[in-house]
Parts: sequence; structure tokens; C-alpha cells
Amino acid sequence: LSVATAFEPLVDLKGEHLNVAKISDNGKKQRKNWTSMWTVLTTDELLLYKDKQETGVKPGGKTDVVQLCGAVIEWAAEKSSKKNVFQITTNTGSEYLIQADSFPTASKWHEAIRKTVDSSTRD
Ligand code: I3S
Repeated sequence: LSVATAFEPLVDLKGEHLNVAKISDNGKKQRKNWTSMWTVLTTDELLLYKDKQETGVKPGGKTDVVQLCGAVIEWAAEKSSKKNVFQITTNTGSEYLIQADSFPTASKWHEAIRKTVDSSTRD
């Protein structure tokens, strides 16, 4: 690892619509309910907004915040009949399924979130 790459900032993915189903809230099982969410990756969180418009409006207007420090991310084909599904399990036991019909899109988010999990867990 070169010095340059070691200090490269993490990619903050610009927002994109992804399908999200929260299937567990802090260990409590939730009924699966797929929703299209405007998804934004920061250096240590995945922000889920109901609408793209919400991002600019009010601070605290986030619909949900997925803490990535100590989270686990894995592909989860067996959890859905949909394709390209991966799961994020937070360190408090919340579980989110994330899906996009486009494999490149799902793969790009999976990879970026995985890197964020790795780096925020290492810090
Ligand atoms: O894992 P499940 O229970 O088969 O998930 C399906 C259900 O949540 C279904 O809603 P109902 O609560 O009305 O059964 C959803 O409409 C489906 O999308 C879920 O399955 P997929 O395979 O799409 O994740």
C-alpha cells in the first residue's frame, strides 16, 4: 500500500435509488417491506431517505441511518426472490436487505459499503 493510496479519501457515493427492506430492528424481526430509498454513503454511515428531495431540506430529515462501524455486509441471495440482494447487519443487530436490478449498481454499492465497513471498523 503506497502512502498516496493509504490517505486517499473514502468514496462518498452520490445518492442513488436502491430497494431497501429493513428485516430486523435492533434484533427485533420486522415484516419485509421493500421500499425504494434514496441512498447516500458517507465515511461511516449509509443514509436512507424516502425522497431525493429530503437530502437538501432539513438536517435530521433522514428516514434512517445505518451505522457501518462494526457492521457485517454479505450477499444474501437466499433471503429474497429478487436478484442482486445483499444484507447489512449492524452492530446493534438491525438487518437491512439492499437490492438493485442492475448488477453493476448493486456491486458498486456492495463494494463501497464493504470498504467503509472495513475502514470504520479498523479505526
Ligand atoms: O421473504 P418473504 O416473506 O417471501 O418476502 C416477501 C414478502 O415480504 C412479500 O410481502 P407480504 O408481506 O405481503 O407477503 C413481498 O411483497 C415480497 O416482495 C417479499 O419477497 P421478495 O422475494 O421480493 O424479497
